Amino acid sequence: MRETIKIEGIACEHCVMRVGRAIASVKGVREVDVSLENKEAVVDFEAEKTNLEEIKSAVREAGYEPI
Ligand SMILES: [Cu+2]
Repeated sequence: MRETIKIEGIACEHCVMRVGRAIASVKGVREVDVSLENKEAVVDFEAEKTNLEEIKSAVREAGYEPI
């Protein structure tokens, strides 16, 4: 399943790295691509193993705000 999550607070490449790492650490996430330009993350994940809420909560824990 592929979803796009808009994220507030991504300001530089460092943020992109932190958000990407946080999302990649969620079990069931296959692929993540964070865009500094669009302030969003495109996440490919296995729907049987995780869900959007879990992914968003990992983003929050890293200090960013999914919208
Ligand atoms: Cu930053």
